[in-house]
Amino acid sequence: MLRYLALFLGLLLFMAQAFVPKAVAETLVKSRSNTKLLQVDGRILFRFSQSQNEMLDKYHQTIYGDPNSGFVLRKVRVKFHGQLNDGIKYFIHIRADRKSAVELWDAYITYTLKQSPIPTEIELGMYKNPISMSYVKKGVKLWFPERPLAVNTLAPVWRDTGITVKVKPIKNVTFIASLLNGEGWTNKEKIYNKDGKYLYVFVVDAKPYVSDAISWRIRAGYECGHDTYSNLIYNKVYSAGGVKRSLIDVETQVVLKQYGTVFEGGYLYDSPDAVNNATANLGKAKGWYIQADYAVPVIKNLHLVARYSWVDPNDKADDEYDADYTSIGGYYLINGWQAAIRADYVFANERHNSIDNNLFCAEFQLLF
Ligand SMILES: [Ca+2]
Ligand SMILES: [Ca+2]
Ligand SMILES: [Ca+2]
Repeated sequence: MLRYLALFLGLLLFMAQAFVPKAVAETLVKSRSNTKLLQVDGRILFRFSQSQNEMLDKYHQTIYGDPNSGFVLRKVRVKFHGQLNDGIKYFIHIRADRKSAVELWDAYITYTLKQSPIPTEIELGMYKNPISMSYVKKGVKLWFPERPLAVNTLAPVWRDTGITVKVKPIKNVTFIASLLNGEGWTNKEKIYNKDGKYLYVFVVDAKPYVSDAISWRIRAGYECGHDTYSNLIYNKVYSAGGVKRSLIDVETQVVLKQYGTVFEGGYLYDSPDAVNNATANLGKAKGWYIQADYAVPVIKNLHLVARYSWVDPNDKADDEYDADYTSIGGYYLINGWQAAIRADYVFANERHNSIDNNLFCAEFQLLF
């Protein structure tokens, strides 16, 4: 059947070619090669981990979530994206990461309101929750193999489905508002709003000061409403079965261009209420981080990085999730971010129920 279909399509193509005058055919081919209708790119991230002790945590994984020490294909990603017609773009992102099946990771449409006097974009679909500066930073450009502990624990670090509006009323200032399902994302269940309740996100991203020497960026977000994603720490560890959040996330970046140095830091505070489990003992959640990137002057493309991140996801419980990580490492750009190596060593300190889980991690990234 397929063979006949292919034959039939081939015949149609041949006939179409044959009946189009040569000059027109050339025009068609040329315009096709210029179109931005479909672009395909992707990423392969190959990782080596060595954890201090193979017992690891209760989920039997390294602090970076890898199943064990050794080699792993941390990320295999393919993206299809393009510009359809005036003002409409689309983005489809498929992943085949460690421990997971092939999955849809992003799928959204971006509509730019071209007539609007204020630059405005609307995003519809499944994408990153926009609250955190660290989280919206492109994964391919991370200094360390993973984002700061405080962000990974408290800020939404998965996809969600909904609608987002981005408005730029003045230069260097963007206001973002999202209405999301608040279900996070899972490959086991369908992506829809099971509880009928929503998550709301409001963000201001600004660059208050930009000069030839210094640039300063700050992103402040507030998230409220219902979050029932099963991997969220309040649900996964403290059995809240869904929470009403009040998350404040303020992150900032200072670039000292002459010194090849970038500082980043953030503070997160949440006051979650369990909505489906009255016995869940949730307190306040707090976290913060600082990190620095230094471009080594004598060795081009080599950057040294350091980070400290502290978190307490529940101040009513003393457990191993009260942790602080000190990380040192570096990255080397072989060909920009196209081909790059990252490595770090993390001193993982659980302030209660200490675990021997310090980690060395090195990874090779290839973008295509
Ligand atoms: Ca919901
Ligand atoms: Ca605690
Ligand atoms: Ca430890």
